[in-house]
Amino acid sequence: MKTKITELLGIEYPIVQGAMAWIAEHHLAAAVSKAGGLGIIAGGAAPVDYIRDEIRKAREITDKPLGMNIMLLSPNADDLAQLAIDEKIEVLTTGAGNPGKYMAAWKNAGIKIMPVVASVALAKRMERAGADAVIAEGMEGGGHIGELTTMPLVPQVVDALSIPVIAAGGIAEGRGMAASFMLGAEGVQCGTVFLASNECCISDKYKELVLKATDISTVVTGRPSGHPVRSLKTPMARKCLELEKENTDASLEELEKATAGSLRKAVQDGNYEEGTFMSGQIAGMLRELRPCEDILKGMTAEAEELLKNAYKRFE
Ligand code: TUI
Repeated sequence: MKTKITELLGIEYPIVQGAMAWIAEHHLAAAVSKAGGLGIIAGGAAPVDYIRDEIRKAREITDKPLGMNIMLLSPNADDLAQLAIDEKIEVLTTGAGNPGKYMAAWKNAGIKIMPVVASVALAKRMERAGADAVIAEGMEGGGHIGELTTMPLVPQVVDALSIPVIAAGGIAEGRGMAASFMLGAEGVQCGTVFLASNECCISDKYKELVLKATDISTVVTGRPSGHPVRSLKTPMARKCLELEKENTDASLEELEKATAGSLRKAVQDGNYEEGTFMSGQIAGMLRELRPCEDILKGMTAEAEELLKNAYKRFE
């Protein structure tokens, strides 16, 4: 399937693997890139040396294009931004903010830039600042989210920009991918579906919870702090909601203490009680672990088939 995104990135399938802090490391990113999508190493708030290592390990597995993500709330975003240049990363995505101050340096280094946006206003600013594409992410997605859902966000961003748009948030199969193309997107970004991949190195508990999830298994916490996060409804998420409801200085302080490092507890330790298991709403559709290659091939084939034969439904 050829789109402006496969052309821009030099990849086979118009599917970008979403950056997920602590989760999207070299095994996952390299597997996705090797199979013909765009694998992304998540910078998160990890130390620069750790991310440099992850990039180099991924490069040992594949010489296909590789992406990295800068999470703009991270205290070491400046250092990770420079690391991407030093390590000659082909594509950068950004999340949770406006990457404007880095864009000139990244463009000078020849890096393709695809900021995640959650509004038309930021999308327009990114185009003016020289972005190669934007990723319009709806709040169906996991982790840090904006306010709009994918269905209204994507077409409004498509209409406002001339550069290609990648749809994200709630996409894990061919139907969502076909729908994204009908909204005007040229590619999709998927995170949650790769939690249920063989190559994703998260705790068994995390995978088990994703596979057991139903349509109503996720919840959004963190709204009062201005950083809403979608995750599975586990004891930690319930505790966050309670403390937010209390909304006192003491409860918010306890909240901050409880959530610090909680994603890592989910990813690495499978700590059900204290972990934050970030996930999108589409987890409810995932029932089995699959290799990344099957995910990419299956989604694309299903989307192609749906788009090719759509007219038959209305004859
Ligand atoms: O960044 C993500 N997803 C993430 S980051 C993360 S780590 C984290 N942990 C706790 C609190 C916060 C972050 C986990 N998941 N996705 C990309 C994304 N970016 N989604 C939405 C946005 C976004 C939202 C508002 C981007 C820009 C924005 O506005 C910025 C502005 O200045 O207008």
